[in-house]
Amino acid sequence: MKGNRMNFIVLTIFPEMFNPFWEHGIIKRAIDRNKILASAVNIRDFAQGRHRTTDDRPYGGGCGMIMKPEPLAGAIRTATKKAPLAKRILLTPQGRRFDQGVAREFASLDGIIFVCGRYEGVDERICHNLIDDEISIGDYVLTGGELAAMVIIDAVTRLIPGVLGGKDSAEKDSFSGSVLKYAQYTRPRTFEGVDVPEVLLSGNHKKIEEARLESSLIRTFLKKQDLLENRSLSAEEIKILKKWCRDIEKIIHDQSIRGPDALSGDQ
Ligand code: 21W
Repeated sequence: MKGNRMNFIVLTIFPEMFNPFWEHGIIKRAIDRNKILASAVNIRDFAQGRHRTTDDRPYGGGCGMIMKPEPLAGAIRTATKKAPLAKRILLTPQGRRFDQGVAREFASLDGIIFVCGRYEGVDERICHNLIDDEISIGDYVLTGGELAAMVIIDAVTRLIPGVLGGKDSAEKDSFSGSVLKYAQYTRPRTFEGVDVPEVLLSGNHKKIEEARLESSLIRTFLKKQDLLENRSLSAEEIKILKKWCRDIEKIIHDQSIRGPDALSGDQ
């Protein structure tokens, strides 16, 4: 077996949420091919007493409940014994923002232990010794960390070597090259009156590559201009952008020699 399989351990009070996630698509394939090891552990299994409570009222008052530290500490310590080299990540709205760069960083880890908060959050003392990093997946309010764990596992798994086939390689994706994917088409040739662009049927691979690069650039320019601004452009990309400049300048030039009336709306 090539490399070491990445170990994902999720600590949660809702482990059943992960069953359908492990059982579909590329995640399932990665598990079946021993590229990743994945498990969800119930924090409640580490709770004491007849009711096995995992939450309690906040000191100082206020609304909502806080996750008790003892069950969390027990769950984290047990997971750390199973995966001693794993990074322990608390999922919290206050964390560092997850993005494709963080996904790449995590893809080279030995394992990740995710701590999913519920209620109003976890007791602060959990963070001191038992947490290595705090992550948020974006500025919106979820009801807990479980979906965030799935988002991160999904994005990281597909970056692990051998998980994606050569056909859907991770290198060619949006963001990794900082331009968006070109417009894509499959059969039929005409769908609801709209044809597939002629060039894609031509069999001319050089022309197809050029058309796809132009499509990528125009989509990036229209939808995510900031990606284009922060990119070092290739000679070919500059050639395409300069062609747009000339095309646009020609339109403006042709308008202006027709006189100001031409600009006032009447064709
Ligand atoms: C959401 C817990 C909000 C606590 C002021 C006072 C994990 C998450 C979560 C949650 C609060 C992530 C409030 C993006 C997320 C998560 C549950 C604070 C409101 N404001 N990434 N009280 N968004 N969310 N309570 O919500 O655990 S990663």
